[in-house]
Amino acid sequence: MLFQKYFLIFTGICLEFLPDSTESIMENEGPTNLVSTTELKEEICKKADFKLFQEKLLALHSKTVEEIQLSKKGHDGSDLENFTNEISSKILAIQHEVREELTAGLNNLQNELSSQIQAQRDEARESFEAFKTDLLKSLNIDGLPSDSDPNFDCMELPDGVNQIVTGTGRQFDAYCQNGWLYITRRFDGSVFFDQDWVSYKEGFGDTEGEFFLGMDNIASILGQFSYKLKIEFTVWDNNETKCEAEYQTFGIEDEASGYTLSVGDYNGTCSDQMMYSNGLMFSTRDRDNDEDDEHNVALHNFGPGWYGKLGGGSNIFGVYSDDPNSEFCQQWMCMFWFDEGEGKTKVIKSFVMKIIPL
Ligand SMILES: [Ca+2]
Repeated sequence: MLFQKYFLIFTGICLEFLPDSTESIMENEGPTNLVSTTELKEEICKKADFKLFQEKLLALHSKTVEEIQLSKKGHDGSDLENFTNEISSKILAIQHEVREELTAGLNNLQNELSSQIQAQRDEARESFEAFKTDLLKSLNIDGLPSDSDPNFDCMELPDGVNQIVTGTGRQFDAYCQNGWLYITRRFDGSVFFDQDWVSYKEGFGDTEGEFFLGMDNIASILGQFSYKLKIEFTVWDNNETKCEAEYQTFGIEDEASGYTLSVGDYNGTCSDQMMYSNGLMFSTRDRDNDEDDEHNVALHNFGPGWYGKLGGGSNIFGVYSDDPNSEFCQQWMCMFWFDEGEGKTKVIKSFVMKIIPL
C-alpha cells in the first residue's frame, strides 16, 4: 500500500514539479516534434527512470516500516498523540527526500532531452545545407556561372591570355584587355582567315597574335550573360582613320542554327555595316548558308561571313592586304568596310572584335 501511494505521488509530482525552465526550452529551440509544453512534460515523465525511483521508494518504504516498529517498541500505546506526531514528521521527512530525488532526476532528464533536441536541429541544418548545395550544383547545369567561378569571361581577369571556363564547363584560352574579351584580332596578315567551317567552329591562329576565337567558344560565353560587341579598326589612308562600331545587342546561336548573328543598337563611326548581317546564318567556302540562291558569297569574297542576298557591306574575314589599290581589293575581295558617310569602300589595316558584359 505504501509503495502504491509513493508511486502515485511520483507520477503526480513528476508533472507538478517539472522545472519551469522546460517551457523556455520549447520557445528557444524552435519547432520540434514536441509541439506543446504539456506534451513535452508528459514526454519527460514518460522517459523518467521509473526503475531507479522504484528502488529508492522501496528502500524508503523499508526504512519507514523499520522506524514505525522502533517507535512502537518505545511506547506502551498510552501516549498515542506523541506516537502519531512522531510518525507524521517521519513521513514528511521521507516525502521531502523523495521530492529532492525527483527534482534532481528530472533536471538530469531535462538536460538530456535538451541535448537531443539540439542534436536534431544540427542534423536538420546540415541536411538543409547539403540540399542547398546540391540544388545550386544542379542549377549550374543550365550554364549559369557560380560565384566561385570567376573565369567565365575577362571581367575579373588580368590583361593578356587567360584560361576561360564558361558556365557549361567549356575551357579555352582568350585574349583579355581592360575586361574586354577578344573574339578576333587582325593587324599584319600573318594568319590566313579564308578558312573552312570546322576552323571557324573551333577557332584558329595565335591567341597572342592574329586569331579567331571559334564560334562554339563565343556562343558559350554569350550564353551566360548579355554582352555588348565593339568593333575597332583602322584603314589604309593617309589619315590613318580609326573607326568604331559598338552594338549593345549581340548574340551568336549554336552550330545547329548556323551560328545565326544578332546585332543591334549601333553606335559608332564609319557607318553601321553589320546591320546587313543581322539575323543571318554564317557561311564559309565549304558551307553555303547565305541568302544568295545562285552563289556562295563567302567563296566569291574569299572571306566567310553572315551574308544576305546582296552579300554584305563588309568583308571582315576576307584576305588581308596592304595594297588597297590593287585590282583584288577593288573587286571587294580583300578585307574591307564600306563607309556610307564617304560613300566608298575602305580597306582595313587592323581589326578587332571584342565583348564585355552589359
Ligand atoms: Ca548561296
